[in-house]
Amino acid sequence: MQVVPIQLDTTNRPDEWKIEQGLAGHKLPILDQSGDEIIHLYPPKPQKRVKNDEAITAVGDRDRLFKREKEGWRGYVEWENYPEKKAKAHTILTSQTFDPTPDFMFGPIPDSNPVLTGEDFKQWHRALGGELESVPDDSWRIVLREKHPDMLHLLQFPYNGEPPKRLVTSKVITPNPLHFVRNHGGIPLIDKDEWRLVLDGLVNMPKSYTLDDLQDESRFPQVRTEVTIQCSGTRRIEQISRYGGQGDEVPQAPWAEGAIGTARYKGISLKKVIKDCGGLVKPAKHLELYGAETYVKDLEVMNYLVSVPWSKVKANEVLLVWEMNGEPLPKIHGYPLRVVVLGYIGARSVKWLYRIKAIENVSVAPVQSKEYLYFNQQVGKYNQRPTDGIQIQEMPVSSAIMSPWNKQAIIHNGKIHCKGWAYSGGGRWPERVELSADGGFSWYSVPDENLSKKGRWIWRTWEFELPCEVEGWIEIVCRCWDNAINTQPLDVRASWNWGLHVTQSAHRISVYSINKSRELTRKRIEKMDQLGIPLAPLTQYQIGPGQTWEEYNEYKSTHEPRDVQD
Ligand SMILES: Nc1nc2c(c(=O)[nH]1)N[C@H]1C(S)=C(S)[C@@H](COP(=O)(O)O)O[C@H]1N2
Ligand SMILES: [Mo]
Repeated sequence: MQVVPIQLDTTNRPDEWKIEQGLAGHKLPILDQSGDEIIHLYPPKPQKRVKNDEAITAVGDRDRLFKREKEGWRGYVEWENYPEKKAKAHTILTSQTFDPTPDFMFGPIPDSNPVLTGEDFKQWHRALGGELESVPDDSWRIVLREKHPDMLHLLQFPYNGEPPKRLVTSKVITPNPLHFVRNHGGIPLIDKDEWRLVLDGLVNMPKSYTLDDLQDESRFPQVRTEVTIQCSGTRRIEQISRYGGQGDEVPQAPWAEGAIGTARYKGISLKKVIKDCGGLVKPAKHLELYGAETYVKDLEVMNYLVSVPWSKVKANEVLLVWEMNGEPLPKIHGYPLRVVVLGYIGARSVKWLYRIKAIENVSVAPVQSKEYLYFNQQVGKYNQRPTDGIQIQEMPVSSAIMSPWNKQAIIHNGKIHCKGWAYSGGGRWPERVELSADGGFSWYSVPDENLSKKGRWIWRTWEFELPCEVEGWIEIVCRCWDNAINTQPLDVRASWNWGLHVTQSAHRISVYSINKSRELTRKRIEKMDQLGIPLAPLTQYQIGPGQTWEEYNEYKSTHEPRDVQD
C-alpha cells in the first residue's frame, strides 16, 4: 500500500477562520480571476518611509517659502495666488513617502479618543514646515480649549469631532462647545483687527472690508436666524458597517448621528455685500468662497475653496456671520467670519473666510469638484470619475434615534422611550416623524406636541413612548416625512455609495426588549433581584431555573407527552 504524505497547507494563518469569515477584511487578499491563473493579491507590508533630501533641499528655504501670509493671521499660508509656491510644496510632498492611514473600515476601529490621529496630515504639515509646522499642535490646543470635554474626537488632525449621543439632542439649540466640527486642515488663528475680506472677480467694484465695515448697520442690515448645519457625512458609520468605501477626502471620519448642529447666528446677507460692490459683471453666475487654512489633497496643497450659485445668494440664503449663539464665532467655527449657507450641506459654509470671488462657472477647486459627490452605487473605486457624481448641495430628509442605543437591552413597561432628531435640507422641514418597533412593518407617528417647533432651516428634535409588546430582540426604525412628502429609503443599502455620503436611510437600531408588563418577565426579574442575580450581561448563561419542578410536573401531568402514542 502506498502512503500518501499529508500536504499541510502552510498558507493558513492563526486567524484564518476570522479572515475567511470576513472578520478581518484588512488582511483579506484580493482574488484576481482575470488571467489564466488565479492570483491572490495580499495587502502590502508597511513600507519604510523614504525621503529624497536632495530634491527637497533644492526647493529652497521652507521657512521663507511657506511663511505667514499676513501679520496677525497665524497658520495662514496663501496658495491660490502663488502657483509656483503650490508646485514647490507638491515637489516636497512627492519627494518622500508618508505613513498610510490605518484601514479602520475593514480593520478594527481603535478604542481610543481621538479615534484616529491623522498622522498623514500631521506629517504633510511638518514636511512643508514654515508656518505650517506648528499648525497641528495649535489646532489641538484650540480643540481642548473650545470644545466640551465629552466630545468624541473622530479625527485629531484635521479635527473632526461630534458630541456623544446623549448630548446631541439634549437642547434644540446646540451649545457651542457641543457643536460638531469638521475641518479639512488646521485652525487659523486670526486677529480680528487685522482681518480683511476681499470681494473680487466679476464684480463692478472689487473691495476689501474690515469686520467693522461689515458690522456697520447703516451699510448692511443684520440678520439673526436659527440654522442647522449638517455634514453630508452624517451617519456614515452605518454605511461603513455595511461595506467599506472611500469615505471622505480627509481620512474618512466615521461620523455617527452627531455631525449635525443647530445654532442662532448673527450676520449679514452676502447679497448686500455684492450690491455694495456694484453688483456682478457678466457672465458671473457663482461665488467662490476662500477659507484661510491649508488643505492637502492628492499631495497638492491649497486653501479651502468651494462655490455657491448666485441664485442662492440672490435669495438671501447665503449669510456671512460673526456671532454664534450670542458669542463671537469660536475660533474652531471660523473666527472672525464664516459663511452659513442655509439648507445646503456644511461643506459650503466656509470658515475663516478671507476672499469671495465672483466667477462664471462652478468652482473647479477640488473640494467643490472632486469631493462631496454622490455616485451611482455601481461606481467603484477603479472606474469612478468626478463627473460621474452629483455635487451634493441640499441634504435629503433624514432622522436619527439618539436613545436608546444599538444593541442595548431595555427594561420597560410596554413602551420604550425614544428620542432623536429629524431634518430636511433645502428649506424643507420635518412634518411627521414615525417610529416602528417591528423593523418597519407598522409605524406610529410622534405626536406633534412631542416635536420641537418648525423652521425653514432647522431640525426638529422629538421624543416618543414607542409601544412595544414583544420580548427579545426587536428592530426600532425611525423615518421622517418632510413638508414636500419626501421620506427616507428603508434600508441603508439603498443609499450606500462608494463615497459614503448622505446616509439618509431610515435609522435602524436593534434593541433587546425586556417587557415588564408581561407577568412572567416581571416575576422573573423580581426573583432574580431577591436572589441577587445580576441582570447584565445579556448574553451570559443565567444560573437559576425558569420554573420550579412543581410547575414543570404540573404542566407535564396535564398535557400530552411529546411523542404520539401508537
Ligand atoms: N475653511 C473651511 N470651511 C469649512 C470646512 C473646512 O474644512 N474649512 N469644512 C466644511 C464642512 S465639510 C462642514 S460639514 C462644515 C462644518 O462646520 P462646523 O465645523 O462649524 O460644524 O464646515 C465647512 N466649512
Ligand atoms: Mo462636511
